[in-house]
Amino acid sequence: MNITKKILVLGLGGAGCASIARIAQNAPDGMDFALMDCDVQTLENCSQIDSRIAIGKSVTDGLSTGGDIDMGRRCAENSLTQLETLLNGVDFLFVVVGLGGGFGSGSAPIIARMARGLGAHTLFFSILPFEFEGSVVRKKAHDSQRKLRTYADAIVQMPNKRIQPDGDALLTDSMDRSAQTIAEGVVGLWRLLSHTGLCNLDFANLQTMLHFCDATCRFSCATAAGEGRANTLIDELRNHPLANKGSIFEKAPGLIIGITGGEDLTLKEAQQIIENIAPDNAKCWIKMGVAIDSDFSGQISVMILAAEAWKQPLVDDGYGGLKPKTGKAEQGELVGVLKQTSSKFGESERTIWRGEDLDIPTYLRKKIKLPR
Ligand SMILES: Nc1nc2c(ncn2[C@@H]2O[C@H](COP(=O)(O)OP(=O)(O)OP(=O)(O)O)[C@@H](O)[C@H]2O)c(=O)[nH]1
Ligand SMILES: [Mg+2]
Repeated sequence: MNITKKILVLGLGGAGCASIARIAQNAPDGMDFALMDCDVQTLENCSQIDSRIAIGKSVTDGLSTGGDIDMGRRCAENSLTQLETLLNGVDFLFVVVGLGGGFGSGSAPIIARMARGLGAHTLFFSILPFEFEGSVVRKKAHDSQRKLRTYADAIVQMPNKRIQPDGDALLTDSMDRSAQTIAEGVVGLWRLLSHTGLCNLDFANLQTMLHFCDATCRFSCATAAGEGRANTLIDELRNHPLANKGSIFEKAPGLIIGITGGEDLTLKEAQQIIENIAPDNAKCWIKMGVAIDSDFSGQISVMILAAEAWKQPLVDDGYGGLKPKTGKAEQGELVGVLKQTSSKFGESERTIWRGEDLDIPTYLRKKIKLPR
């Protein structure tokens, strides 16, 4: 394992806590989890996670918000010190939250805002309500998601309708299955970041993806073993409930493809998977990672994170103005953006103060992502 940055996986509200409690049962050693809710009972039901944080006692007196988003927001706003203690020093925050209730929907945007202020990158896995929960709940989820978009780096939407099994599954099996789908995303990403591989996916790659993706991402994952496993895997990736038959890969302007296999993974298999999944599209920013893990002997597992939209980086036009970058080679290079930005007075000396180039706009120098 190669964990040089701190990754925290946080469950918010009833759905977030229940999902994380299920995910943690089979998670690799070294993953850091925390749960947060105003509902003490929810936290007590998840005793397998040590870090359980009850907030908003003065607002709900230890009960749930009963679907009141404003109460959820106040719970978070009244607990900024607790939030800061939790988020301080975190580099990547992965949050699992169900939108449509009160606590998770109200507190998620506040937490995203604080994490951003403390310099963390945030990826939200947001569970969206079933149709049958009604238009009021769906509207709450929609409104909360809009607020969340302002502060979160990226949101992976997980509509309950798609991540639950079809047919007459028992409710508990259904919840296990949805937690399993979420786990594949959260644990899969964590695993890729924490392995040194042949061609590993590092934090800078995820950082670039989170910086430039325009709020929403899709993901797909699959694991296959046995003869013809690469072909089986490609079919499963396309047929994943969140992959829209593979169209998310073809249209994506930014793509992270992470392959994990045992010592028996062949170059031909990796090549076959990438050639079938990555679009032959010069405009797509693609980063691939291949990790070898003895636990995956005989198997191949692939996780894909696909941006739905991409923000064009800004570059200096040479006349003191900033304009969108274009072209395949330049896309997605944050470092390039900073290097190419030059002073308005092209020939004059740059203004360097305490090692910082003040001719570069503050938001670029500090890598601040502007709110949408
Ligand atoms: N997949 C999954 N979805 C859930 C689960 N529990 C709730 N949901 C979904 O998540 C949405 C939000 O519900 P909760 O997370 O319980 O709400 P909360 O944030 O705790 O808010 P309040 O209880 O109203 O304070 C619901 O509308 C459901 O669609 C769960 O265990 N698994
Ligand atoms: Mg609740």
